[in-house]
Amino acid sequence: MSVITARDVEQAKGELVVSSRDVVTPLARERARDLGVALRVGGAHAPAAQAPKVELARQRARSEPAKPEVALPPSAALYRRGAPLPAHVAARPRVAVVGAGHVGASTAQRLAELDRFDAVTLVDVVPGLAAGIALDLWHGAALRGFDTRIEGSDDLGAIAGAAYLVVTAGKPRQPGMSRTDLTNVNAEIIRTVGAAVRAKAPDAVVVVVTNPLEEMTHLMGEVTGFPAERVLGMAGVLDASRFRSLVALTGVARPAEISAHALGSHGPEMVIPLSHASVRGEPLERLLDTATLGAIVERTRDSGAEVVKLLQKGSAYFSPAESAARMIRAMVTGDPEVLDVCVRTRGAYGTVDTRLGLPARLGPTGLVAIEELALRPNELAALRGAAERIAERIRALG
Ligand code: NAI
Ligand code: 2OP
Repeated sequence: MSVITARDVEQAKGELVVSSRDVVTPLARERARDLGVALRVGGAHAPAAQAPKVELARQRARSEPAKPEVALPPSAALYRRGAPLPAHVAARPRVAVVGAGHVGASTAQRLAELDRFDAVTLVDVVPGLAAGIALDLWHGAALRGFDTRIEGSDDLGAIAGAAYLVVTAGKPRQPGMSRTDLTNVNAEIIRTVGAAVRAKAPDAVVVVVTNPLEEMTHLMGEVTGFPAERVLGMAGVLDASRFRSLVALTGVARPAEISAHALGSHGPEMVIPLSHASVRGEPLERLLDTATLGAIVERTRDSGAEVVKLLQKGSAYFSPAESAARMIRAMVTGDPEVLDVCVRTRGAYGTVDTRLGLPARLGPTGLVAIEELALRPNELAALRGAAERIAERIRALG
């Protein structure tokens, strides 16, 4: 058995002869349609469509009395694009993850495990990387119990038809680097990916993960020209989760029992309003002293660098992937949970119009509303200061 990929189709001259046992990837079929390449079943094996019937007939002959004719287990072909799909599958959207590195691969896994999508498409410029990771993740489907197909490609065109996109393409930090050290190299990548998104997935909601987060989210908005509601950045979900997890280390409560927000920037201007940090409704400031809380806020702000320093190569990916998948989950399920999301401010909280982490509600088509929290004057001032700094950095992008 061989796997017939889009590349095989591209190299074929008008016709590609495959064996009935070969697996033709959905992308290869699509590419064949686009290029007018005929896929002909030939070679030693019987045509694919006949194989199950032959198998069933043999089984009947061997074991009498004949078993009632039951539907064969769904073949992989059943879920390929173009084939008739069961209603519950057909109704499900597709999600694409661009960048099959650490964050991208883990995000694809989280999204597939949600089992809410028709397919998760993973794309990376490195040949074979996305396809290999997709196949590896799919091999675990029987154990995890999901039937969201996972496909991989090195062609950005594979994002076509995706309702949601998570963009993780870009360089990660190395020890000693700040997120802004990544600006130039990642801006080029975001320009390339953004142009493909605009052309191939013009109706998608995009969640940007690539750093520096606010600048890259802004750039994605500019390159795609999408409405602000459909271009969001992932950072606050992660930073708030880091804060909650670190608070839990004091022993006051379990991580999930702690509520908190992380607003502002994914960097030095991160704002964690303690006026909205609580344990099962009880203000955290009543449970922990000021010095302890201040130290946790600082550690949260530096958590990305702390992980980079320990890893010595690359940056955090499990919790970032969890966070990006949580945003997509909120959209696809219409979960009313308030999440901290990098959005275009349009003056909310009295800030300048820029990209900033703010509490938001998400829905199937992206941002539904920015939530107005009653902040203390010092928290509000910090948030407005963060917006000013980010706006300066965005201006410097040119
Ligand atoms: P990684 O290096 O493991 O993966 C990045 C992948 O992007 C690579 O496989 C690379 O081949 C691919 N890529 C590069 N250019 C591409 C293009 N034009 N099209 C498709 N794929 C392309 O890096 P990792 O750890 O996955 O991090 C990815 C990005 O996410 C980094 O910029 C990192 O700083 C950022 N990040 C952001 C977080 C946040 O909270 N917003 C948290 C963690 C990471
Ligand atoms: C993080 O905070 C590197 O932004 C990434 O882990």
